[in-house]
Amino acid sequence: MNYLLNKIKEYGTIILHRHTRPDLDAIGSQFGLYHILKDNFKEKKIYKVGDLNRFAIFGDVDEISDTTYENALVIVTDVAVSHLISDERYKLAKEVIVIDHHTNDCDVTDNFIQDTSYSSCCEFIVDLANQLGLTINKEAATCLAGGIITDTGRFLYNSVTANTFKVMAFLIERGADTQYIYSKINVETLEVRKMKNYFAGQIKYTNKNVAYLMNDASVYEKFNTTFNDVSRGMVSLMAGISEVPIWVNFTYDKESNKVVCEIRSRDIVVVDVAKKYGGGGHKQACGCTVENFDEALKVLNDLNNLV
Ligand SMILES: [Mn+2]
Repeated sequence: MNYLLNKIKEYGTIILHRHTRPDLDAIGSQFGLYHILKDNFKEKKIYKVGDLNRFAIFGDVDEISDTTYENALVIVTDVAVSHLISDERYKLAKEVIVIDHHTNDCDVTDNFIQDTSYSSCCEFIVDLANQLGLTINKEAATCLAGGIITDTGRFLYNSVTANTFKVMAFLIERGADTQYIYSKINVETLEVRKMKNYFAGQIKYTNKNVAYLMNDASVYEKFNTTFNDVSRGMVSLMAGISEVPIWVNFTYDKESNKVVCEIRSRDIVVVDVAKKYGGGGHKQACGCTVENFDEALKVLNDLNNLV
């Protein structure tokens, strides 16, 4: 803790990075730390950089030149793997510190502050700030609450601990605007809702109630969408049906001209089927890529046999 505080005190310029294609924990930890440092060290120059997407709900990143990195400290949050860090100019900094809650080893720096017991990087940052005696204002509290709410799946995942609620209570006392966060994350576009309605109507079931979607090239003509928004975005439409123990989303990918299988299950271990076809992942959430829809039917048959 002393080390971290001394490093923060030592540098006049601190630049904050996080992972690419950010989720709200990446954005929340970066912007939350930004407001903490801004508020507690008014004489320092603090910047935040990286790619933006629909989770960038707390404002813009900063445009900075390469020379800003000379004699600067970089703090990376929510990622410890170098190729996943957004804006590789972090390499130009004089020193780098990584703060993360994932289980990955760090290949960025030896200055690695890791605790995998935390539900989210944002929860971790709150405890660190409190231990360092740094104040957390309303803006910081709102950003940090955003990461906790989303990385815990709205407090549903088993990563939630008593500490998660203690930290959340603290942030609400500090004025965290949870209504603002919910107003951003609980809405989707009309186009996405129409897509979900369409795909929900396309779900089919095997004789053992494996639910599946076969999304061929025509879905890209029907909707202004991306491979990822279909493959990852539509798989959960099949979740939560009591009779369905396994569900799988087969999606044609134009870039590779192959079919990507996103496999999910409630209890049954399905990762071995993914591995059989060269894929992998978690026991009950995994994937693989096959040459065409004929091969996809083989994956489906294997999953059906598993049930
Ligand atoms: Mn996270």
